[in-house]
Amino acid sequence: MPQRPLVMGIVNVTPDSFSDGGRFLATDDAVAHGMELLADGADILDIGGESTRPGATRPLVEEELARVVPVIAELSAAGAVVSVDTMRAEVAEAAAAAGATIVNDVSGGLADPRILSVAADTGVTYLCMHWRGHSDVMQTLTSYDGPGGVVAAVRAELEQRVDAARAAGVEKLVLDPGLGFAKTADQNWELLRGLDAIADLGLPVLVGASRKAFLGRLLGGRGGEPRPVGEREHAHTALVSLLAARGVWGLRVHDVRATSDALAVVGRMAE
Ligand code: PMM
Repeated sequence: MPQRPLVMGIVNVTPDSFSDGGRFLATDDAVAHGMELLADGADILDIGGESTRPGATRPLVEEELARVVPVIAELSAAGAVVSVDTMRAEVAEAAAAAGATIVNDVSGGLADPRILSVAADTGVTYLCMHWRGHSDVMQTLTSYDGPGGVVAAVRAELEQRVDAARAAGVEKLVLDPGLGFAKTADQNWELLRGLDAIADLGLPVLVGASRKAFLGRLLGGRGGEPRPVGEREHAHTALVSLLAARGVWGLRVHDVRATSDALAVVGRMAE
């Protein structure tokens, strides 16, 4: 049995994230939420100040900095392993100075290429996600027509980003297939089934499926309406168990307690 996946708890300091937007916008609320996730068993806290839901508009860099830096500083000072969810070099730099040791860049260095040298210079772990474009256009970028379909394309495009990151001097890398980012629901399932092709690149893999629309679609009602965001956790927990058995390195989740419970079961069964 592989080592159990690390649990990355999500702290969205945004007014508009799809599942928890606006709930933790004040620094104190975000810090308190982070502390709760730690108590529930989170190994890493992922602090983000930009919503990436489809169609979201981008905050100013000053806004993003003001949202995340104080939260990162407080949670790092409390002993948490902190990741910053940002596509911006300037935010990654400030976050590392405030104590973040992981930069979670959903754009894989495409949105702001200088983020790769920031990751190299600060020595953080660089979490490199598959991405094709910003939230306003990503749903128009779901063509994966080459041989091997979405799995082969995501693997090849991630490999290019790994090369770019290594060329910039990044040493510690983690890959993420980017579920929901320029992918249809069916493509997300194909990617999950084909995850070994991504793992074959020889780097740790993290998956972020928590509360996403493809789970809502799976569980949708007869009229085709998706299951609401707050009612997708059981399906996500089942998925987490399957991914744990397949040896993923990390899981990015909202409900840390449910995920930790699932991992306890998977671990006990593997003894
Ligand atoms: N998904 C979201 C945001 N950041 N980061 C990584 N590495 N992987 C993901 O799948 C991912 C991410 C969107 O979800 P949220 O709005 O609930 O944070």
